[in-house]
Formats: sequence, C-alpha cells, structure tokens
Amino acid sequence: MRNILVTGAFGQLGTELIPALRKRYGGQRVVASGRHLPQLSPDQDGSGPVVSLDVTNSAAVLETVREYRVEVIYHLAAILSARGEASPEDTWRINVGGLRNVLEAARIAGCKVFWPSSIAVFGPDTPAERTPQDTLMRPTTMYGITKVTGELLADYYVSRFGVDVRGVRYPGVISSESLPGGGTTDYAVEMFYGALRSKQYSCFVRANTVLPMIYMPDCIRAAIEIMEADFSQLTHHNGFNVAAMSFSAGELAAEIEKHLPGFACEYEPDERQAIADSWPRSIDDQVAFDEWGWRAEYDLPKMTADMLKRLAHRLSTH
Ligand code: AKB
Repeated sequence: MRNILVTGAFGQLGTELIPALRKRYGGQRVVASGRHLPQLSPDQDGSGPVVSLDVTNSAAVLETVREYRVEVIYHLAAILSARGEASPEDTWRINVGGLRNVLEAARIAGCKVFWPSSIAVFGPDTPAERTPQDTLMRPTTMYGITKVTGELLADYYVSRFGVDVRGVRYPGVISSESLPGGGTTDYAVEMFYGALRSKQYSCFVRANTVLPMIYMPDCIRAAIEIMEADFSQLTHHNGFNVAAMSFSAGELAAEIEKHLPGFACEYEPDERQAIADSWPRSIDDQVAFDEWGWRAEYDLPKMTADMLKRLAHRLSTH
C-alpha cells in the first residue's frame, strides 16, 4: 500500500490534518514532514512517521516521495500574508518554488496532490460581497500573488500533464489546537486566547473589519472531501471557494463576551489592516457545492461555543 505525505505538517492546518488523516487512513500511512521538526506532541509522538523536509529542495522532495512510496501529497508548507510582506523573496521561493517542486515530484512519481489556496488571491478590485468563484484576481500582497500563481500552475499540471491536483481557497482558519503564524486573520484566533487568559485583547484590525472565516473541523473536512471527490465530476480543480461564516472583529468579540462576560477588546489597527481591507467580506461557494457537495457546518455562535470549550480545556491542561 502506498502512503500519504503532508508537508508543513506542524503548522496550524497540519497539526489537525495529521491526526484526521491518520484516523481515516491508518497512522503508519501518513508521513508528517516539516522543515524544522518540533518537540512531538503526545498525539503525534509515535502515531506515525515523521521526516524533516525542506520543500524548496527539489531533490529532497522527490527522494522523500520515493523513499516513503507516496501516492498522495497534502502540500501545506507556506508563508502567510503578513509574514509574506516582511519577506517577499522568501515567500515567492517557498510558496511558488515549493509548490513547483511538489508538482514535479507528483508528475514523476504519479501522485495526487492537495494544495490550499486562499481568499488572498482576491484584491481590492474584486467584488467584496459574495465573491464569485470565477472573478477578477489582482491581489496586492506577495502572498496573494503566490496563491494566484499557484492556482495557475496547479491547473497547468492538470491540463498539461494530467496530474490530479485539487484544492480550495481557505478563508481565515480558526482552530483550538495550534496558533496560526504570520497571517492577517490571526486576530480571530488570538482573541480567544486573550479572552480566556486575561479577559482582554488588543485587536490589530478595526472593529468593523469583516472577513470570511472557517472553523478547523470544516477546514479539515473540506480537504478530505475534495480529495475523495470523483475527479470526473470536477470542472474546476483548484481554488474552489469554500465559505463558512463572515463576521466583523467586533461581532466576534461580542459573541465571545456572551460566554465570558467582562471580556474587553480594544482595537489598534496596524499594517495588517490594509491587507484585510483588500480581501473579500464574504465568499460565494455555490460552485464547490455543485461540483463536490461542499457545505460548512459551523457558523459564528456554534464555532465560538466549541472553540471556547476546547481551548479552555487545552489551556488548563498545558
Ligand atoms: C492569512 O491571513 O494570511 C491566511 C489566509 C487568509 O490565507 N489566514
């Protein structure tokens, strides 16, 4: 039996995708890889293979794919939007170079690939409300530019080489098990930590900033469902819009306060405000529903209640 390789396995998505894949397909079949290997958490420790892999090293990517007899790659390794503005060179090298190396290895070794794009492919000229699947994509961040390039490259590998590459455009991802790093939507996760730890948070975007978000269980389900969809039913392959909820930073604070009375959120916008302002406020994901049946389960109240419960438990036990 051939195996599944996850790159960027110790980031925000990987931390929860790895256990989900191991539960579904078997622990020993799922190879978790990262440039730097962390101290293994109890649920990762011993639950499956772990390997050090720098995705910018094309030979190492192909070697790992061959050594572990990989048939599916979930390629998550990337630099996010805010960090991308601090290091545009590295962002291009890792996001575009890394993807190209993975696609080449997939072409040579006959693998199927999942690659996440982002709402960052859109820019200030894109319709901001219920942004359609196929629309203007002129992002103003390096991260967004790498994601548009990635979507085009992934589609090229589908049409030119017949490689099975699929993916979705994630909105901001909210999760209880690990913090995101270097993104613009990070405030939506940090706010929960601030609320539980000290009943206060200083938010780096304005209260009226509205962005699309998704809760991690939906995010993981989207990755698995698109990969298990019937390829012949897909017209699009990469960059499916997936929506779950849209809310302002102030609405999130108010929802948290319902559970934690006295929670106080202040707003001190920084340079990330401009990035947030260039992205859509809500997403139309009808095409994902039509082609592979996508439907989100979590809205703002349901996500907030679950997130507070899980994070409170995690913070009290770590
Ligand atoms: C970011 O904020 O950079 C990411 C994203 C929306 O892709 N969370």
